[in-house]
Amino acid sequence: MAGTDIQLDEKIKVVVSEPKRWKVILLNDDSTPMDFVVSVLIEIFKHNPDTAQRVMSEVHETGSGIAGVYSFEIAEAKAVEATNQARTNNHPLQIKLEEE
Ligand code: TYC
Repeated sequence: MAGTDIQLDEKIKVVVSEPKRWKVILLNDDSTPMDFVVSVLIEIFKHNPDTAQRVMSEVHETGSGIAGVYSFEIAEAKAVEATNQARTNNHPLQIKLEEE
């Protein structure tokens, strides 16, 4: 179409960086039931039963483990949902977010 050409200013450099990703980390404690952690990993973090069991065991044995890695907004929403579910059931489950 005539008259629609755009003049590009070659001095302008566009720098696009990848959005940051955030790890949702589960922390171990002495009383949150293993089955509850496994069901949170399946329902909220979309693990299958095998990987949910593996992550739960890693947290239990080492003190922490990664439930998933997401954009900040998704990571925060999942951490809040999991914490709410834990508190509703009177479990002390602790969750933290860490930049990848
Ligand atoms: N240590 C807990 C128990 O023995 C199980 C547990 C696993 C708790 C993972 C929290 O994030 C957690 N019942």
